[in-house]
Amino acid sequence: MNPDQGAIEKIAQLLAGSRRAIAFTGAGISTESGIADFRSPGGIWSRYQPVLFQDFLDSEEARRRYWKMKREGYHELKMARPNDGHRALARLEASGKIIAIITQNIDGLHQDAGSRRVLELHGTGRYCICLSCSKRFSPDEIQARLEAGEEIPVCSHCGGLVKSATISFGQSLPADVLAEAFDLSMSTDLVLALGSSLVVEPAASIPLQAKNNGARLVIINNAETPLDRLADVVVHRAIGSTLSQVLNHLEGV
Ligand code: CNA
Repeated sequence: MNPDQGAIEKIAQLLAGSRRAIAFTGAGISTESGIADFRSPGGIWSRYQPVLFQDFLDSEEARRRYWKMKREGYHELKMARPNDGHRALARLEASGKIIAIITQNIDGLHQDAGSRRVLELHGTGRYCICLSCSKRFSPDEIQARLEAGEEIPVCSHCGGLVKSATISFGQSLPADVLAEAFDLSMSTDLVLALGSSLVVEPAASIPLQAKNNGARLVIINNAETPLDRLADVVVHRAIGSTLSQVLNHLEGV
């Protein structure tokens, strides 16, 4: 028998008894789709230094470093497809078992899997934007320009700085999305925190606030997190297979 069988059954029971469950996802839900996370061994921070937003604005060297990193990560993001974890969440939403996903991810894979209410706290890598005139560019176009030798793309309309529509460290999170996420944290009765190291703020406060407000907390993550000690159920295993088993239980397969 799977050593986590009891935990899987407990998660299925919690979902069955919940009325306003939400999922809170981090980079770990997409590693099984081939996208590296930040903090695992071999993750992005072991290969690159993050570029802070202010440095991006102030320093040509920082912008060059930023675009080198984006250029090298482009194919990983472009080729990625939803995995069992993304698909399980889409099914949970379709069957009314969760009402929303709050994600720190920028890869768009929840939407590709069919999830409808997805709150992207850290923006999206699905387009780039001019920081001056807000003109949008497709990442494909920007990648073609980078591969053609441009090191720092600028806006073809106004000459402003172009950046991925993702939120960098030091950049404000979208206020409307953040407000909606914190509202959900106050009204939910169950949070599934999936594949997040739960250390990046303010995002990590969302499951904590929900728990402090009386919601149940389930954590599925293959490494320990600072909220493990508060959680009602913790599973230290891969998300895809764990959520698939939870679904099987719920659907009585
Ligand atoms: P993180 O800090 O990199 O943590 C990821 C966590 O997931 C770690 O604790 C891992 O141990 C765990 N993990 C990795 N793979 C699995 C798996 N298959 N099953 C279970 N657990 C796993 O990532 P967070 O999301 O907590 O940090 C927030 C950053 C990461 C946000 O700013 C994101 O925008 C950013 N990010 C996003 C992506 C993406 O969109 N896919 C990729 C890389 C980084």
